Amino acid sequence: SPSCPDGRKRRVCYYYDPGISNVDYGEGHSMVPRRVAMTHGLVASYGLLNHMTRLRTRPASPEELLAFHDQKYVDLLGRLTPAGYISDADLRRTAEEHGIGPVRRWDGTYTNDNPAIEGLMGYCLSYAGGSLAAARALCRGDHDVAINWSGGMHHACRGHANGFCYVNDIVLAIKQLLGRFPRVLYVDIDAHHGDGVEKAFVDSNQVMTLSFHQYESQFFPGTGSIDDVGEGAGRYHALNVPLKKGMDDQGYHELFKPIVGKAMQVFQPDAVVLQCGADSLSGDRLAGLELSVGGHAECVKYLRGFNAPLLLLGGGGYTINHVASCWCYETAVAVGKEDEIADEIPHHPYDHYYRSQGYKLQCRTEAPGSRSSGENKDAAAIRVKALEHLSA
Ligand code: V1P
Ligand code: CA
Ligand code: ZN
Repeated sequence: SPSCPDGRKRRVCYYYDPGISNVDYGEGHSMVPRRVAMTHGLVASYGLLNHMTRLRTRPASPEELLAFHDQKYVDLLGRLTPAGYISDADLRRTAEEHGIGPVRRWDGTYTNDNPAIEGLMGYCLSYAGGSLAAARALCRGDHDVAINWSGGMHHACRGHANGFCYVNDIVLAIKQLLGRFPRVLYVDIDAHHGDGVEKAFVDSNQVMTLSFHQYESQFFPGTGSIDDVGEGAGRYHALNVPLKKGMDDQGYHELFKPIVGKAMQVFQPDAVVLQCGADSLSGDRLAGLELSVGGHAECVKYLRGFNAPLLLLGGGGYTINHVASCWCYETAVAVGKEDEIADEIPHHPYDHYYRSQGYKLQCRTEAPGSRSSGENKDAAAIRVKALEHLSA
């Protein structure tokens, strides 16, 4: 088994279903599932598959979704097709009651965040099946790190689609992990608040949720203030680190490392789940944070260093060449090959997507200037408050 730069052996398993490349949210939609196929193409071309077990798992069953989702919602996902949505007014009304289909905005315009897409149930069962299989591999103890870049859909609710997410594979995976591990830490570096996961475990002291996110008026979903800390037995087991646009590598890690380090120390988790949403990278089409690929991957390195069973999931990410570069490099980090991976992207079927970045992974490129100094001038106060919540 592979030995890593820190000298430890690490057994990594990796889930990938090529069916993801046929999933289409529709023209003009920001979510492009093909980015996961691009990631896989890069991972394969760098030879990283030779250092991991490739999981070829079955999709989840509809019954497995019921560990979190309600029966009526799962039934709807099974029945809903684009044609049915158009022709059947009852079905359309039911879909809209569950967050699927166009929704009117406050200004009278419409968004279709969660469209009734072709193959919807197959897509949900595939990415949930990947996260569940990854969690089971950690439970069995035959792998130390498990990866599913198709997962990380942190906004989905029990009976409601939300923010491009239909089924919450993260909640399902954490519930699976709780069968074997008494305490699970969830860390979310997607640019958006991990609201669906936080809500699912808001009153639990077995799961600590910790989200770093852009928090500004008009920025989706609008929740996750520093004062949002969990409820009842779960008080101080939810933690939020709100950021302003422009946050760069240095500013981010002045928060991430002390806060995550303290969470590891006080909570002593038996397993860790890291949602690696790549919309926190500089140049994302939806968000305004300014992490470099190296700065983003530093989060994976830091958490890997604690040697707890680690589940790595995808999430957002809307500049798709950046997303694939980032998740490929993080796969190299997981298997301990980060120092060996060449910056030059190998020739492979998706290589034309990387023209704008000079066919370079840019994993060792420093973030540009410190744009965080102005917008994020209260970051030190946020750090103090978050650390106080962890000492309470
Ligand atoms: O802001 C909204 C709508 C307006 N409210 C009624 C909700 N939606 C956002 C959703 C962002 C979802 C992020 C998901 C993730 O955290 C995890 C996968 O990354 C939204 C945005 C935006 N700029 O925030 N929807 C869209 N843009 C959109 C764009 C094109 C087509 C459809 C939706
Ligand atoms: Ca987040
Ligand atoms: Zn996001």
